[in-house]
Amino acid sequence: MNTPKTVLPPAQNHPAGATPEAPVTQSLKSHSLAYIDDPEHGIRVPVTEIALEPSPNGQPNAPFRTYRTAGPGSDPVRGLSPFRSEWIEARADTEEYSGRERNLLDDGRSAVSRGAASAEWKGGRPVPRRAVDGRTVTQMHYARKGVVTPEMRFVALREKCDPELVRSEVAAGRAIIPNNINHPESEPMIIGKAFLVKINANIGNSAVTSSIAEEVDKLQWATRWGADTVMDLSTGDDIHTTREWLIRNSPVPIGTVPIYQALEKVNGEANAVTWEIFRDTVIEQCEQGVDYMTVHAGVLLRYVPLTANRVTGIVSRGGSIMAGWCLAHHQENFLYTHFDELCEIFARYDVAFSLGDGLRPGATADANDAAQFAELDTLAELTERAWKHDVQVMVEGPGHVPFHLVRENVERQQELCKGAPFYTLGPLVTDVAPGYDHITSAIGATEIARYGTAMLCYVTPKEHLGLPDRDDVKTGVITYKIAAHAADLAKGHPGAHERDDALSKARFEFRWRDQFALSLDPETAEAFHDETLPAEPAKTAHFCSMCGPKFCSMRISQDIRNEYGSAEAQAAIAEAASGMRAKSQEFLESGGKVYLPELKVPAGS
Ligand code: IRN
Ligand code: FE2
Repeated sequence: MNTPKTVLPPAQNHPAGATPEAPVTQSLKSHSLAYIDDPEHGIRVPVTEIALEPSPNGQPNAPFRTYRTAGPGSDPVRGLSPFRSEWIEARADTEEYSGRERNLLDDGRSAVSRGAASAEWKGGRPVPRRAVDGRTVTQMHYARKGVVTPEMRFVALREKCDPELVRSEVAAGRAIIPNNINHPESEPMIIGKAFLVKINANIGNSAVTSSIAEEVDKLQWATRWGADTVMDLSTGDDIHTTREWLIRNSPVPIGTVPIYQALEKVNGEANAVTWEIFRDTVIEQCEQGVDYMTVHAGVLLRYVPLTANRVTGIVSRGGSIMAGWCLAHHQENFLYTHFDELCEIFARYDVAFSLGDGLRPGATADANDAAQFAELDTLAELTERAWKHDVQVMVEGPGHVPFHLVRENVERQQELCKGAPFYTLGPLVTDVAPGYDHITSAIGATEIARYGTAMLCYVTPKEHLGLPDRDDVKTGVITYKIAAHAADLAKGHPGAHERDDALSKARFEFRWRDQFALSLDPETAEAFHDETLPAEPAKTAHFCSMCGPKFCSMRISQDIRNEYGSAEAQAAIAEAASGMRAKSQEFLESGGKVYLPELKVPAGS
């Protein structure tokens, strides 16, 4: 029997037995779903509201509202409500469509074939739509015409900025709003350096492991901890069905690498992939609702030899497939030669390009080399070609880059690609710490985001070692939230410091529960605290087990404030200060020298 085989390394996965319900700790219970309402435009933006306790002096603390990526939540077998359909239909530029390509979808395989299960789909499915002939339906198209769409308003409410900033950044190509018209369940979000730095989590099953239900679980887990987009990197038999379940349940944009599925269609033989197979795969995914697609169109035939002397050659999966294809046929990459056709397809569904970095360095020794930068030149050319079609574009970046070479990557990309959003994989700043590559890469990610990278692709602790499980997904997401937020702070992004300030205030006031609740990972913070001080009174105690009650700097500094807060104490402090000033004046007048010349030192002193 001719069983499909895959030549791809296995995609991300997690072991069976993980349950969809996450443990709910005390501090997480103070998190609830709330909405920012814009009744005039019929827009409701879900946010997470964190209830806070009053300060010890009795002053109440207003609930803290924060950006929410988890959406309203969904039952996996029913999916989310397609709330954006109204907006899409109101523009009257799309039509329902079930054409030739549609038939390719139903290849007879169902969710059941993968144990996904006993679960049967109970929700509706939006009928696929596409642009009416000759129309372009992208957000970039509207932005360039000066139209502020409901999607742009939604984004502006989330980002707490003027809708005009959203429109103008999208029009200029400096930001993208990836939202395929066939993913009406998704909440619009924006990727661009003028906005909050975003993070992507990769999930997806492989040929050998993991069920569809587990992938939906991982999607919900990733968005709960803060993933702004999720890429489905599934390989194996049930790519189509897995993706269907993910899209119908995803409140965030879904990205894919369509060459992976095209390769499955030719049983894993890279040389057998054709433009036609690839194109039909893309259309199939456009109709399902994939919001952005990685396309390795910059791997040109003449660049492949530039990788010959590298320490790790080509490490991108898509890049190695295309390089292999170019060499085998001795022809130019079909993704490059057919790029304009691809743009025409993307324009009909509003799918965004993520221009793949197929020649990214996979070792610090290979960073910023000729192959990498040659490809970047081509990605810049393709960016402008996509813009001619009003198609949204972001550009992918590395990889493995030592710290001192990181900044050059984003500055060069921004200049060449005229400000198109940069989306990087880390980069890892050293190769010596397998098992800790979420950290080696978050260091590079913070640096690259600080200088203008718009989205960071997470790396989990299992990078280079094996398949990440659900806990690795969480660790990767939280680690990248830290990198993205640190960059927002460093960029002085308006309002970025508010959560830090709220948490620090809670910490100083020994509101332990609030400190946990405001943290990126309340469960871990609470669990660590409770390991040594589990008793209820410890939740308001003025110390923790790190320094103990006598050496708590926060308590001591509060005591100082209390002790020196009185009118008498303040008067004494003022008097001391004026005495200090007089002494300082005297010192300056006598020449201001700390060491006087030997001769001038009176004998005996
Ligand atoms: C992001 C930046 N550079 C690469 N990425 C991501 O890496 C890309 O979006 C995809 O999720 C993953 C694997 O891509 P390759 O290995 O096929 O290039
Ligand atoms: Fe790597």
